[in-house]
Amino acid sequence: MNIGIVCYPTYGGSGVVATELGMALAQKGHQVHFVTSHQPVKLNFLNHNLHFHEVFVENYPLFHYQPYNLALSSKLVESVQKYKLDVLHVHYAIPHAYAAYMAKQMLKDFGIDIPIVTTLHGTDITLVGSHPVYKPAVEFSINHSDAVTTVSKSLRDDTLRLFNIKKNVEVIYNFIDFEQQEDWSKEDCVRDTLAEPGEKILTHVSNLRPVKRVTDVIRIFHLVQQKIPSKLILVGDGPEKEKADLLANELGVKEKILFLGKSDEIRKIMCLSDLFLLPSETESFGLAALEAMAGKTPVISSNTGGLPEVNIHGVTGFLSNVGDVEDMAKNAIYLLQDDKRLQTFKRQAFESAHQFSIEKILPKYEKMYKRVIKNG
Ligand code: GMT
Repeated sequence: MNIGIVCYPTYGGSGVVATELGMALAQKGHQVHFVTSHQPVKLNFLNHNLHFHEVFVENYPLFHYQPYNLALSSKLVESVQKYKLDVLHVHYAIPHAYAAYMAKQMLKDFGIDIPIVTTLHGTDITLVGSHPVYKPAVEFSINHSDAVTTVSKSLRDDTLRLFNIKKNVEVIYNFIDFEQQEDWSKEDCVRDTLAEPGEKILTHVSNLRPVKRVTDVIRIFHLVQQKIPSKLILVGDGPEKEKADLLANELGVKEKILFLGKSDEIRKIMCLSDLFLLPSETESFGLAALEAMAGKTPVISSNTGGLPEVNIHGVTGFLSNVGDVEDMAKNAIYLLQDDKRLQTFKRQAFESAHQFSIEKILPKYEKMYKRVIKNG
């Protein structure tokens, strides 16, 4: 198939999932065309089936806001015709589903009816999309997609609760490509630069937005390190970094925290980690938790959104109510204080991650593409 993919080309989960999906489809022999504002950060796989078309927005001083939607719709119209695309798969509703709908209408003038698959990722529904400023446009774009998917059951429920949806919404979980997973056995990991012998390593990876509750990460670590000699690695950058930094200072744990900033080496970091912390306010899926599990790292998380579908309480880690840092710290200590128990959870986390292996998920998207192409 000739598949067009639209996504945010950034480090965010939706962009990562879209890029890895495109790379895997290309590897299977499909022609994959990314239509995005920049080259997706993870698009590093040289393959003659992969193509990238940049959406260029002319900077005109009259515009207070540059009309990216318009530029994207036009680029989609051009790409569908030029590369004979069979289907457009848009990730994150705002503004991608809307721009794709506009492209679909324009293409009808050329006798083309391009099917659109929209994948909802989370904040496009729960935080931003349901805001009255965007809601009518988001609802309209979902209802006018040829197929709609969400990355968890919880996000499907949220979508049906927050919007008046007339379409069938199918759950297709996020995935891990274990083949791309470097073969880091925990024993090969060089920990000495980050922690003293005998110290445990806790990790948090996110865009450090308020929804991630990064200050809870610091509070959990503050409680844990009182009982267990340990270090905390914080990966990512975002608006809450300073607050986290100040709190770490206030609680006297700053020396034990390593702020790494944005990193491409998540898998290597997971290899070094004993525990992953994800105390988010809301999380449609929690790709970072799955990446941790694939790196043999158990997860201490909140029980919100799609997290209970990924992190299985008492098996791959533990779940607590949002904001209950004491319970999260208690669970973390329970795991870290007993090496045998920790090893069991590491193994279980790794095994459980395999239910989300790309081999299981990719055929679901291929089947969906075939179905919408046929119906068109
Ligand atoms: O919040 C983020 O980490 C970024 C955001 C995005 O849109 O890229 O992530 C959302 O999509 C990911 C991929 O499907 C999910 O794993 C995240 O749980 C989801 N974030 C939220 O729901 C807050």
